[in-house]
Amino acid sequence: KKDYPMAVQRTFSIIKPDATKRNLTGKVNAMIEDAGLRIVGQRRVQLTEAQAKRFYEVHAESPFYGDLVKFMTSGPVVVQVLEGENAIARYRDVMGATNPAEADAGTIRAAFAESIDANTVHGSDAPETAAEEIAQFFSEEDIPG
Ligand code: RTP
Ligand code: MG
Repeated sequence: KKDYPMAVQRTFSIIKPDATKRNLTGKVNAMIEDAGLRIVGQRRVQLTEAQAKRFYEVHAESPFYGDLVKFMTSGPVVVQVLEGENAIARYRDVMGATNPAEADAGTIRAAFAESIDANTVHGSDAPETAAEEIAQFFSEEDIPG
């Protein structure tokens, strides 16, 4: 009987301004790699207000949208493409809960997040959003397998 490998998947990650400000990019990346995810694309960028608004458009009607856009443009971020088996769910597990007070020990947000706003990382929540978010920031030739 033949063994089929589990599907390799890609997800989109942002190391948020609270983390770049505290010089935590390397520590976050170590946790990503320790979880079995490979960083196949990475760039440090300053998001414009228009980019942040577009990125979080799904939350446009939420009361926290304004603060979220302000926070995401408050300093440089690191945009990343992560690859691995079951990468989307795997990264969500490593990130921990949105509110760091509820994040499990050993997760990135439990280790580093300051608040529900300054919560250190973003990760895509589904294959469709992962594809859209990756395309917003990377072209295929910038993401070698
Ligand atoms: P993200 O999109 O950044 O990966 O975070 P997430 O999926 O865990 O959470 P989501 O519901 O998509 O919310 C996006 C970001 O909005 C901020 N937020 N604030 N004050 C609030 O109740 C609240 N809820 C969400 C968080 O910074 C969250 O990461
Ligand atoms: Mg989300």
